[in-house]
Amino acid sequence: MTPSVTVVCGGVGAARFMRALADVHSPADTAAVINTGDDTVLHGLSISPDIDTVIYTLAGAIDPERGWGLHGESWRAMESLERYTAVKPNDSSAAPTWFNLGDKDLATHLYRTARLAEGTPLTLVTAEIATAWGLEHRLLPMTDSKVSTMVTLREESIEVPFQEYFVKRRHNVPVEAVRFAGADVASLTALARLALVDSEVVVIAPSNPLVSIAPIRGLRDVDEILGARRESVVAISPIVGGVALKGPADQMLRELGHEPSVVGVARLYSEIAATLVIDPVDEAHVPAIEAAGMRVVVTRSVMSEPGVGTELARRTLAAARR
Ligand code: FO1
Repeated sequence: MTPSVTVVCGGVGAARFMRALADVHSPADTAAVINTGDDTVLHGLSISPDIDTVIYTLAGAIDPERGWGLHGESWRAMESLERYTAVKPNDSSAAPTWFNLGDKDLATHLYRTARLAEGTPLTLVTAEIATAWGLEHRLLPMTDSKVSTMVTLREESIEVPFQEYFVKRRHNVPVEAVRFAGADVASLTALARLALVDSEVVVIAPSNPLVSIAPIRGLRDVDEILGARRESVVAISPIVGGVALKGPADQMLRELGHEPSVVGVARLYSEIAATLVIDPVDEAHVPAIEAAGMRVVVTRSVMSEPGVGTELARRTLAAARR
């Protein structure tokens, strides 16, 4: 049976919302369609950061400060790689140490890589990893094909894979353009499509609209599916008081010609969602959001504060069911 609530997910913000949602809605009746545009291959290992962030968060195993990777992690493998940086030829991409893979986290990438190499689709491998972490949610990669978020850097005039912008350059360089390589030939998985079409409620998580939600929207039919049912689609703004809750969403909105505010978010989502959830600090923007074509729910949305997530999840579901 299709779960009755589906959450469209990026990484940290989405994961925190999914965890709060479990307080008010059964995990077994909850699906997530998760961005894979950030996925990368390093050391020959297939790494799916947003999927792992959702899994580790729901399992209560995430490092709470970083928001990614495992709590109580050790870094012996990364430290040991430093030995080889001295002998590595300049033109070699072996032994990258700019992307930190913890010793325990490595086990997840080893398992995923081996199962993919056996010809298993990412959807099934993800379900296995989620089950291994004791989760009942239906956690669905957006696609089983390769889609890569590519970022054009204004100053260097080059295009790099997302993690080279986000981690290697610490997302503190200006962005000129973003595209989703492979999205035109990839498709939603059958299970992800069913979740988006058939669930009673769709929630667009408080993730970066331009690099976490946009790769999912870049797949064929996604905007049409959501647009056709927009009354029961609710988006939660990842921008509070003009600032991103985590990561570079505010900066990217500005650089790519959007307003870095809840109004800018409303303009990006009004075709596919009827309601936008915003924090009370943004209440003055309600008329402009309504003018952009969305209803507004005002409720506290900074989930790092105690008790906020549960009420946010409750109000979000209620808005979709009105
Ligand atoms: N983010 C960082 O800022 N630095 C890292 O070294 C890093 C390693 C990493 C390893 C596994 C993983 O699942 C996530 C990791 N992230 C790291 C987070 C990741 O780059 C971003 O949070 C997402 O791709 C953006 O949603």
